[in-house]
Amino acid sequence: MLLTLEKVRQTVKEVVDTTPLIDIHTHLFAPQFGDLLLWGIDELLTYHYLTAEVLRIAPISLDEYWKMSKQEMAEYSWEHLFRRRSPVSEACRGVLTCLEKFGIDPTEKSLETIRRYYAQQKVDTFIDKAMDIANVKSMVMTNDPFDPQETPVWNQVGNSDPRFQAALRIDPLLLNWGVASDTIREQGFKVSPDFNDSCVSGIKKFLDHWGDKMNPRYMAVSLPPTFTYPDDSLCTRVIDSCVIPFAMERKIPFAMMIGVKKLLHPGLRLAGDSVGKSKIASVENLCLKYPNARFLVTFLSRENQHELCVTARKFNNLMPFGCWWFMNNPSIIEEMTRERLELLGLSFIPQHSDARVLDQIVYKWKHSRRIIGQVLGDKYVDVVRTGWPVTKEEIEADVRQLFETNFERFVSGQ
Ligand code: RAT
Ligand code: ZN
Repeated sequence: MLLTLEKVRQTVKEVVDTTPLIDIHTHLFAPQFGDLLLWGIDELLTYHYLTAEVLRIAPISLDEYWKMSKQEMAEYSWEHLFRRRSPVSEACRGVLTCLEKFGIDPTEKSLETIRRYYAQQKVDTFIDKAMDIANVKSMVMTNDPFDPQETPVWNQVGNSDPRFQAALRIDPLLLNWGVASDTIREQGFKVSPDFNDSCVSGIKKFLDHWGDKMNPRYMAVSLPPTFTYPDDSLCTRVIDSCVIPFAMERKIPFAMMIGVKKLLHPGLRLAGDSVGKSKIASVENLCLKYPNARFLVTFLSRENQHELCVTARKFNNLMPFGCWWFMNNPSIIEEMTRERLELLGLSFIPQHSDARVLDQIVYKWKHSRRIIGQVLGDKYVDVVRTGWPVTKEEIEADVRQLFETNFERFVSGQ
C-alpha cells in the first residue's frame, strides 16, 4: 500500500519499534557464565556511567566510595542522583525507563520496593523478558580469552544458548604484550616475553583454539586515540602477522572500537576512561591494504564521526556501527544517524547497546529506536515529497537491513 505524506512518519515509527534486531555488541553473557551476567537494580545503579556522575557530586572520598559494598553503592547513587536531585542525565533516565518498562511503580522512590520486584525474578526467564520488551532477537557477547573467570566456562561448558553469540575480544594481544604473552604461555602455547617472529605460530594456535571454542561472529579490540596503522609498533606487527590472517582464514570481520583513553582517572576505576580524537588514516590504511578483509568500526569521539562516514563511502569492506558509549546520548545519536543516512543510505549498523547489565537493553533500545524512528521518518518524508512512492513493505525491508541483515551479511562476507 502506498503511503501518504501524513501516514509515512507514523508508519516508520511503528516499523522501527516492532522490527526485531540483533544487538551486535554487549557485555552480557549467557546464564552458564554465572556471575559474569549482571542484572538487577543494584547493578543498574552502580553502572560505571552512573558512578562517574555520582562521584562528581558526592560528599565522599574515592577511598570511602570504593570501600562500600555493591548494595551500599547502589543506595548511594539512588540517594544522590535520584532523590536529592532529579535524574535528568541519559544514564539516570535509563534506570527510569527500565523501571517503567518492567512495570515497577516508582511513586514512592523506594529502593526497597524495586529490590522486592527483582527478588522475585529468575535469571533465565528475566533474560527472555528483557529481550522481549526490547524486541532483541539475539545479543553478541564480548568474550575475553584472557579472562580467568570466563575461560573455564568455555573449556568446560561452552555456549549453546541461541540468544547469545560470541565475539573474540583481543585487547591485550595488541596493547599489552606482557600480560598477553604470560596468559598465552599459561594456556600452553609457546610465545616469548619479547615479541619476535617465533611468537606468531604460538599466537596463531592460541587464536585457533579460541576460534574453535567460541565460534565468534567477529574479532574485536578497543584502541586508544593514538592508534596508528601502520607504524613500527608491536600492535601493527600483530595485526599484520596474526589478526588479519586469522580473520581472513575464518572469514570473520575485525571490529575496531577506536578512541578510548583507558583509566585517564585511575581512581574512578571502570568509570575513569575518557575520550580523544583518533586518526581516520589508520582505518583508511587498513581498508586499502586488506581489501579482502572486513572491518567493523566505531569511534568514541564525535569529531571522528563524519570522516568515518566519508571513509565508508570509499570502502565496501568497512562497516560503521553503533553510537559508542559517550556517543550514546540522544543529541549525538540523532546527529550521527542523520549524517550516516545522508552519506551512506542504509549501508551501516545504526546502534548497539553496549549493555553491561541485562536490564539496560530495554532502555538503550527504547531510547535509540525513538531517535532512529524520528530521523528515518524525516528521510522518508523527503522521499515521498518528491513524488517517489513508498510502501510499508519497503520500509520494513529497509529497517530489517539496518537492524539485522547489514550485520548478518557483513559478518558472513555476503
Ligand atoms: O561502554 C562501556 O561500557 C565501556 O566501558 C567499554 O566496555 C567499551 O564499550 C568496550 O567494549 O571496551
Ligand atoms: Zn563495549
